[in-house]
Amino acid sequence: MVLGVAGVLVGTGPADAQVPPGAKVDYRGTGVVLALLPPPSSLHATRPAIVIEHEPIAGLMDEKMSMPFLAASTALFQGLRPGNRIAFGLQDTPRALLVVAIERLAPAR
Ligand SMILES: [Cu+2]
Repeated sequence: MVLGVAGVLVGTGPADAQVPPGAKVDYRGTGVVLALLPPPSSLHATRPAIVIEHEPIAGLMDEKMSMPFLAASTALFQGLRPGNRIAFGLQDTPRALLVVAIERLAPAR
């Protein structure tokens, strides 16, 4: 019984499963998806991008804002739609802040 419940909980947490092996998360944030942009898009020719209205991100950005990020993979977009609340993990790479994990959250009420 306990094992069964644990299995269900793990199954509902896609963010962990979608972090590429060895990928480190430097920052964690929450926000609302404004746009999902698989490549090619107006933001990037070859890489997936996501526009997030994000809450302040500890150690990175003090203010709530809407901004685009590159994403590690379009697989992170599975099951997501604009308007969804998410928690996300960012990796600080030399060229960009890269979204490496996304977990869908319950809608704000
Ligand atoms: Cu920002």
